[in-house]
Amino acid sequence: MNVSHVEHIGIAVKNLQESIQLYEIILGTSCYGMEEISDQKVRTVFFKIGQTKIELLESTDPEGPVGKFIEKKGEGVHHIAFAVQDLTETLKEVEKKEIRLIDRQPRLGAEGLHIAFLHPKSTGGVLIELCENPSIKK
Ligand code: CMX
Repeated sequence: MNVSHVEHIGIAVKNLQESIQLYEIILGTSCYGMEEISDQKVRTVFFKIGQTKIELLESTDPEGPVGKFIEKKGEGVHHIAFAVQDLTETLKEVEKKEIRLIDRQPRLGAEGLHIAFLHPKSTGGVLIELCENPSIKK
């Protein structure tokens, strides 16, 4: 699949402001880039830790994916995002290996990345996001 690094780890939180304060203490750095992604029904912020980021996700709708996750499992790690160079090609490869895709085509995610999710039922219970940074040349 040619993953270059862990792009970010997504953490589902009930209250973004409270969690920002907590993670600023834990990580010793400030968050940036608060964004609402309306089609995903979430509000997000990031913390940069070297090449990787921590993404806090607060649901804007109890029926959205993060709202349903928190209702079922409570707050905690929600997904792991892997950076790949060519997302369209990677999705074709993954599909051939009979791993279930949530997104068959890349779509726009936070920070302008092209993203797609793999279904946790076919990845050992872990929601995996694949991302491509369109500003990095292939
Ligand atoms: N990690 C692991 N398992 C998860 C999960 C997660 N993040 N989210 C849901 N599941 C599991 C549920 O526990 C449930 O398992 P059981 O059947 O064993 O109880 C199963 O998946 C189905 O869950 P559901 O609550 O009935 O929800 P849906 O089937 O409607 O949706 C999923 C599940 C994964 C397809 C949906 O959450 C999704 O499309 N997620 C990808 C998009 C997303 O999460 N976006 C938010 C953040 C985006 C961003 O970072 O920009």
